[in-house]
Amino acid sequence: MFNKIILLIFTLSVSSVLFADYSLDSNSDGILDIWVEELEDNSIIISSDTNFDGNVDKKLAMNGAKLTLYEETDYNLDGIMDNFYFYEDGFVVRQEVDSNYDLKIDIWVYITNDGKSISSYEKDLDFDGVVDKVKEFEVYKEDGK
Ligand SMILES: [Ca+2]
Ligand SMILES: [Ca+2]
Ligand SMILES: [Ca+2]
Ligand SMILES: [Ca+2]
Repeated sequence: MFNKIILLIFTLSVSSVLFADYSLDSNSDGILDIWVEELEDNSIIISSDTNFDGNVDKKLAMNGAKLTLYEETDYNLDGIMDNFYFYEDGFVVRQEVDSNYDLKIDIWVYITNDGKSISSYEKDLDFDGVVDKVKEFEVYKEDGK
């Protein structure tokens, strides 16, 4: 896919909402839908418009070794991010969800065993900002942590 990346550094064709070092029109409809931003520490941020409606609905940050650092998605495609994934050593360790799309996180999911097991979750069931339900799972921690 990235062999199709068109270098567009410092051109006005880059989206005004987003400065990007590279951008790409992945479905060839003439409208850019993937933007790649390179940071000074060699990490990159890839922003995508996966349903081609003009709004970025997925952002992925990777470090220079191509390990994922962070991800966020707009699950209901309303233009506002609502699912956030936090990574350590390339594996997701926590997911935060705004399930009722009021801009406040109401589900926290804690993940272990290299992204394979959910160790616990917390839910704010009435969306008042206070956690109402905590569920912990018996998980055999493979790495002994
Ligand atoms: Ca496109
Ligand atoms: Ca979109
Ligand atoms: Ca959303
Ligand atoms: Ca919420």
